[in-house]
Amino acid sequence: MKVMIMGMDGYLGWTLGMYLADKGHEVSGIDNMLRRKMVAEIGSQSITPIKSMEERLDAYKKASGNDLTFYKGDLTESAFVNLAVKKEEPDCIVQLGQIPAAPYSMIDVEHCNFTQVNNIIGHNNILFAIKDNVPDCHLLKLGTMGEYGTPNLDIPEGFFEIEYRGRKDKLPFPRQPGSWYHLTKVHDTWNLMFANKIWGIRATDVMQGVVHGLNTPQMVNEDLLTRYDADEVFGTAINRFCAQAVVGHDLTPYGKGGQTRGYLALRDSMQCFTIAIENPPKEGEYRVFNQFDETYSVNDLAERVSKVAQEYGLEGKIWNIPNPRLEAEEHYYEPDMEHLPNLGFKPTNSLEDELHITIPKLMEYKDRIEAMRHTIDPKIKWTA
Ligand code: USQ
Repeated sequence: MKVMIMGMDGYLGWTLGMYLADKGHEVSGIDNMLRRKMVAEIGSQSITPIKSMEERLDAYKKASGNDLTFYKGDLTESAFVNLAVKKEEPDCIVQLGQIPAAPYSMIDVEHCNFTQVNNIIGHNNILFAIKDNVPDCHLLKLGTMGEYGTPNLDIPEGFFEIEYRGRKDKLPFPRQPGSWYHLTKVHDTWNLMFANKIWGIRATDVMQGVVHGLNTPQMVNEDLLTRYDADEVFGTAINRFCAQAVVGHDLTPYGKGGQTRGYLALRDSMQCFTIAIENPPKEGEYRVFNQFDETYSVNDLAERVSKVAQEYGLEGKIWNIPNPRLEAEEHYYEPDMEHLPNLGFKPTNSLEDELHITIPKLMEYKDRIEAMRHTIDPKIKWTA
């Protein structure tokens, strides 16, 4: 299959390019290298020493014999997106080319607006490029479990049956996003559903949980590693806790630590994307997949990371710090996940097994964590 990855330089995008090419897909990708610039802007760096895109492509070719085609450019430029899609004629476009960080969008009005324009306009340009050039193409869109927020109800996969004043309907489940970033994903959902309605674009909207880890079968040498962030802006919960443990920083659940989310390992995220790509929606179908391995509270995660860290002689001290975010710290959380297991998805490892891979790998880069350590403690606040 011809697959085009938007955001091919990112944590997920680089990993997915190699993963799909190894499975025999013909892979191309786009990136404007924005993530590297944003991480530099906040004074941090990837803990893994990632190579330039040119070096990555060469290294992967040497290791696997496979070619990846790369276009450097900005998804917010509609003419560029149109041209690239027209040239490649992909069977599937995977949209990972967005700013993924809630804290970045909460810095100030400029960062909020930049995140919203970048994410929403880039996505719209892809919708129009599909309609104009490859109307049968499958769009695999990365959404987030955070679109639903933390309702006091079970969370279905996108839609639910509701009875109101004696009448019944199947409607989109309410969205209650928790940051300007999460709001962009909600806007994308509505734009995608509308494009599906008027043009029949076939689409999978993936509501993905928080991804962690650093290991897929393709990362056989240092040149092929994907990026790994642990700063307060781009680092996410498990990845931050593992990096914190390696340099003897306290593990930092925010507030009471009862915040519960779905989490999944990087290699399982790749497995899920591949299943969705290889089992496309029917003509004109819009479907929603919730995507995670397990749900955990941040306190539970910190304890699990601490336990494994201690096996490597690390202290793994946990210290609940004041929560910089406005979010429920104790709540009900029961999301469904049936579509992907029905198509064959099975988590590869237990969380503990993954931690036994991630923590020793990060220990190799202890100096690089020390160098970004000043960006670990949260300074960006949700409330004024
Ligand atoms: N948290 C801590 N301590 C930390 C860091 C985070 O307690 O040191 C807490 C947060 O307050 C939050 C939870 O952990 O309650 C998850 O935060 P996160 O930073 O790991 O993830 P989040 O901001 O939700 O965003 C990440 C990705 C985003 C994706 C989302 C999926 O950056 O791209 O959409 O996970 S989800 O969380 O399901 O919305």
